[in-house]
Amino acid sequence: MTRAQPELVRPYGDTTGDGMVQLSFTLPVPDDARGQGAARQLAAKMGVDPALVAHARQIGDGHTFFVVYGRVRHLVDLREVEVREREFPLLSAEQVNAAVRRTLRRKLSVVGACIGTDAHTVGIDAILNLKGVAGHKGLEYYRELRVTNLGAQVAVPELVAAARTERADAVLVSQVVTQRDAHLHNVSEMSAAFRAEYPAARRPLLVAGGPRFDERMAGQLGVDRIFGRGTTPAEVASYLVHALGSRPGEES
Ligand code: B12
Repeated sequence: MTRAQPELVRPYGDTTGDGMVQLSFTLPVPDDARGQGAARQLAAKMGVDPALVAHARQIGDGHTFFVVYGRVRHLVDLREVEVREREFPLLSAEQVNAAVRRTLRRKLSVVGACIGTDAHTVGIDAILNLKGVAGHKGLEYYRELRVTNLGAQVAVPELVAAARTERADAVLVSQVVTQRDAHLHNVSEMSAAFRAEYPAARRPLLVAGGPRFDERMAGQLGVDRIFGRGTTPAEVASYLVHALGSRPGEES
């Protein structure tokens, strides 16, 4: 017999429902008794009470990295959890190829890059390159997809020019660095440039991805879809045929 899932849950530390959590942060203080007191004070203000400093290590000049363990009294109401459900079916490579042949009757052109100063190419390579990620082959594996991977630190005008040259159906950009919200600024700049360059009906699909995006922010950033951590190439390929298939047909 399966037990019904409770609607209200607490964190699990050592025993069910004990409310124990662990969090880490860095403070601009030395690693001494006062520094540890500062860490406990911050944790208490965040609702972790009592808080135990489980780990402290000074990193560089006058900064200390802390791991704090302690109890919170907050409950999670599972009925109020909001998630973005996948709005398209997950297809095999054969199904994706067949859908492209049927809807476009030519290869689907994908242009990808890491934009801005971001040099973290592993994520976009995982999606685009043949080798893929975790046993899933990348979009280059799909016979009906033509992939152009521009690599790292691509400026937006360069990306727009490549999209034109390659007659891109979809433009995929990766953003991993989130310091000072660089990922949000760069993606907004990119989507504004494409919207300025193309009439709405001819604009490529704009897709952004990276580990620290909120997938619900697509509209706010002016892109068609955002993918977060753990994305597989099959999800992206399935999305592309779904989204392009539901667009009005092309003029020949
Ligand atoms: C490898 C690495 C590097 C390598 C990058 C090599 C390369 N060619 O990519 C090197 C050493 C160059 C590097 C440099 C730096 N790094 Co670094 N780096 C990492 C590290 C360890 C792993 C990132 C990675 O490869 N993940 C694996 C891939 C597969 O995962 P992913 O990117 O999340 O991609 C998946 C999804 O997010 C999604 N996805 C990603 N992009 C896209 C795009 C699309 C279109 C779609 C659909 C999906 C998608 O699909 C992918 C597959 O599932 C992370 C820490 C970590 N453990 O994550 C730090 C990290 C990302 N780096 C960081 C930093 C700060 C830097 C530097 C600024 C350090 C410095 N002071 O010089 C520089 C910046 C250089 C630059 N100009 O960008 C920080 C970023 C902090 C932040 N949030 O802003 C991190 C988080 C480390 C940390 N904890 O501080 N780094």
